[in-house]
Amino acid sequence: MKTNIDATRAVFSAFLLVGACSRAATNDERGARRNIALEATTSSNSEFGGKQIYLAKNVNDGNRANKGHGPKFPSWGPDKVENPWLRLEWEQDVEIDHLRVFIRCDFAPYARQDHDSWWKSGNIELSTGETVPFTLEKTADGQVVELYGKTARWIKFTDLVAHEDKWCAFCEVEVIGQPAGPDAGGN
Ligand SMILES: [Ca+2]
Repeated sequence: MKTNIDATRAVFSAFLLVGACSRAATNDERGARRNIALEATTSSNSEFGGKQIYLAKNVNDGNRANKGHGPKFPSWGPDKVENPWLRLEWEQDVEIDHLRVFIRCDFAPYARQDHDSWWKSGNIELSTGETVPFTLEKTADGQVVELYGKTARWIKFTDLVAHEDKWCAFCEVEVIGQPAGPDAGGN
């Protein structure tokens, strides 16, 4: 019986130790894959006119509306700069399964005009130094970019290539994953 109590104490002590050292990933927080983009801080080198409806933070506000542009369809809409980038950063390492990207679709058949184009390709840079190329199509549906459970503190969309010389934007970027565990390796 004493052995059992000792064992219980040992487990409890270990639990306390883990809790004290690793606020980043408690048992409650792990195991629940979800859209962790909602917990990220966004930044960019370009937000058109500094206007509210084109700020980077619009990509992780939970609003996927993307069949137009303007006040009803907030987006990250950069100016036509050389290499616009968008970064999502967390307070801790996260393990990312995949992204779901909603491009802004102010074009037919969703809209009457062809105001927008879209980025047909680009790279995702990770805080680890890795780069993952991706391609996107002309659709209002969420488009999956696989990251295969990679661990990172931040990800950055870069090297974006427009299909046509028109406005390009993202309305929402969902990041499916979870906080990284203490054994994740990280960066
Ligand atoms: Ca949004």
